[in-house]
Amino acid sequence: MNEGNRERGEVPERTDDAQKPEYHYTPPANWMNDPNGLIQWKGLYHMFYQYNPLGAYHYRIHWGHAVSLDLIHWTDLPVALLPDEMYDQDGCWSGCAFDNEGVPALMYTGFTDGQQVPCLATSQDDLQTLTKYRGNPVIAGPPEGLDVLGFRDHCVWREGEMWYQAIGSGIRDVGGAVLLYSSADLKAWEYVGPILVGDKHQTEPLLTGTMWECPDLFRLDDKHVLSISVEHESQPLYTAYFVGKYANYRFEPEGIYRLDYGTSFYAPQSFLDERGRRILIGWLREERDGDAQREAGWSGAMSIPRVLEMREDGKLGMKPLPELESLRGEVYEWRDVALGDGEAFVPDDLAGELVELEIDVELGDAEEFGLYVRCSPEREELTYIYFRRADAMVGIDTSRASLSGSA
Ligand code: DQQ
Repeated sequence: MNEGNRERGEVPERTDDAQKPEYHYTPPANWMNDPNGLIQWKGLYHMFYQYNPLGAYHYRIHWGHAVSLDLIHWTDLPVALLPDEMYDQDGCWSGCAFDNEGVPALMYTGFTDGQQVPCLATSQDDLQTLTKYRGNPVIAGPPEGLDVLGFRDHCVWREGEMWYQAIGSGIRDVGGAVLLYSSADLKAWEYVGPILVGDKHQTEPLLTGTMWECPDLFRLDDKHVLSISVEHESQPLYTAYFVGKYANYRFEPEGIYRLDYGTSFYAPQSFLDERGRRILIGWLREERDGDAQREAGWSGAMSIPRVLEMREDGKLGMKPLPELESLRGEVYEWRDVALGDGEAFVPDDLAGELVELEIDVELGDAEEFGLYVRCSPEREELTYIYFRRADAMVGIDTSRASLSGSA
């Protein structure tokens, strides 16, 4: 075991800040980005995450760690991976966890001097501590002859006797790419080829950018899904997913869609839990400016866990994890509320910051129906959730959500 792992710190202390979400997971303090190594191990859900223990900014990333029995209530554990080796001294970047015949194993990206290399770690104590493999990195660098813009983030699975891993990449002047490797023992890897290569000039139905981060390949019913987080010219944009067929080491897309229409959702990872549910969690990146984040002392939240399903129209269906219902408290109910044009209904008794709303609306001939939430007493701050008939879509307008100017 290396020095850094032996000297791992205490459980980080939680900052107390009124602006911190209550039921979305947030870092105890300081910076958090992508979820990593999502796995249910012997009943317990583990979530690792990209973490900077020094402050609320992205720098020399460690792996934070939290555990939960229901994916809703989390207990913070000590930092699990530190950037303390030559090959990862500038950061332990994103990766995944998997079961190697009863031993938990993890693949992550060691980042040093701009180089990105795949690294292996294992746990002998049911994920309480992680040990980096002595022979790291397990792949010395990108495939020879391929001019790549990135070589990071891992999705590992087993097929028969072999292990496979998909790595996020981008081929210069071509587009995003997911590169496939195979191995018999997780230590010696051979390059198989690209699973899929994008076209950076493609804009319809959406831009797929110059580099694909955090690839996640999985089967859902009789389809395969490949999700990627699209980076374009070094700007992380959004997460997209392809639905199609993965066979003979290639992915044949039938369609590509955005996974989430918000501007914050990025770098999700999915896993199969012990009940066979495919659950996805993403990083909700901040829209506050950098100074506001540093001042608050924390940055980033995780999305609510979503249960995925393949819909009949070939797109992903996503439902909030049913365990969220355990957070429900008092129930308020109103029925048969009729609203004329421009009229509003203000439920007097209902106030609070943590409210679940279930609303059935008959639009009649209305063009739009909406709801103000998180309103300040004088309504200088409010968030508008609406349905517009013309777009046939639910939207959320956060332009007046905060007076701080960095909502
Ligand atoms: N975040 C990690 C990378 C990944 C990016 C670095 C996506 O491994 O590509 O913190 O947000």
